Amino acid sequence: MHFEAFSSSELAAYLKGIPAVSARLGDDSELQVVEVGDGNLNYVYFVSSARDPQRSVVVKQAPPFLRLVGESWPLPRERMVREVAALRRFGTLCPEHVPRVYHADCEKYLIVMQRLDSHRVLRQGLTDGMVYPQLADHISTFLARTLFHGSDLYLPADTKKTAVSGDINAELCRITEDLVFTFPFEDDTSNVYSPALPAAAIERLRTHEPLRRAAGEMKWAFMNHAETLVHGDLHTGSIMANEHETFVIDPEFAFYGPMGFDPGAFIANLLLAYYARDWHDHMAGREPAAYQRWLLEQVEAVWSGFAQKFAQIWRARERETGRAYIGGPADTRAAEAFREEFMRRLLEDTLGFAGCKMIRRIVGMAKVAEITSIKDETVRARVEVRCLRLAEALLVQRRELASIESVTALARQVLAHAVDI
Ligand code: SR1
Ligand code: MG
Repeated sequence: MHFEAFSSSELAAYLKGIPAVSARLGDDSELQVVEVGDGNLNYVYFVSSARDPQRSVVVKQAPPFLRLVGESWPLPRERMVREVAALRRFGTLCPEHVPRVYHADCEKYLIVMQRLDSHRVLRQGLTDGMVYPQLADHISTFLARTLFHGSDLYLPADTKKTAVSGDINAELCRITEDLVFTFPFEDDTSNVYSPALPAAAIERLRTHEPLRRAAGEMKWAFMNHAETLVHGDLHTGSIMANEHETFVIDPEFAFYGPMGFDPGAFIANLLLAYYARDWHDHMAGREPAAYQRWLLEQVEAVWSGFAQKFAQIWRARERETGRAYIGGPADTRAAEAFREEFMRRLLEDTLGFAGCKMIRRIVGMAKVAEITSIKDETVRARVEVRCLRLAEALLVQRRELASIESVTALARQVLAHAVDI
């Protein structure tokens, strides 16, 4: 199917025809349109009033293909319908951390939403060494509220089952199944290896049995554990933040999946940033230790905050209904023991998913800028080997890693251990 992206004048004319958007931009003003999309899938435009640039919106449109590759990789435009539904659902549960939707067009597969003009994509901010004092608190709140309220811990069983069947997102799940859980572990033509990455590190992904078995278990969980509505792609490029506010964007991969997938993605990306730090601070003439410490503090704070808030919402719900999920009255020792074991398993899953997410960003086709921007090939390969070492440990040891502090201790050990390249 042939697709022509909007020209500036076409998009301006289209938006002027939508009263809710036109009123927001100022009815009589000329509009300025800039295409700013740097993601892998869609076109994204900033549109503002020429007279009053404060009046602005973001427009996101899904072409019928994967933008990163082009028309040779077709992708259903209905993904935008998924994204709109997820933005609305997450926005209801967590309005302070989700951009507002002003207009959605299910024929043109586009969405008009709140422009976050004093916020930056978190990945860029982390690469520049910015500190976000509220980040862990905000993301842990987002995770706790969204993951809890989509699950059987909150929804009536029939509502949850209807939601599961209504939120099938087969094509985008397929991308994750392939690019995160399958291709990195075989000799797939889409894999991209950086020039100095040792052959042994690549070979290990294809042959080391404990690692491959663990990755297979995570793939099974991703494909079969329809626990809650997950964002599905919660890396640091799907978050916009400033010192005071944090917004989660881009939920086009949303589907009913395992709860650990979102915290795993977020933690994985903090850990990728952690290992890339040496280079970026070296380039900026700074010592990396303080920012590395801050990054690991965020790993700990986001998990602890999430676990605490999730359990708190859960207890409150059981008290409110007077009934525990496992049956019987709320506040029993058995209900608390079930909760504890639930959270332990959730950490285990989170770590397994984090491991897979780290590996795919090293050897898969879609990489992360904090690592690809490392110009020195040897330094980049050392960073990549450390990411792979930690990822393997997270996957293989996920059942033994009983606390988030043991995870950050492991991350520090991997950093301290020499990489012989
Ligand atoms: C082929 S699309 C590559 C990646 O971009 C998205 O952000 C998802 O992470 C997807 O896997
Ligand atoms: Mg995205």
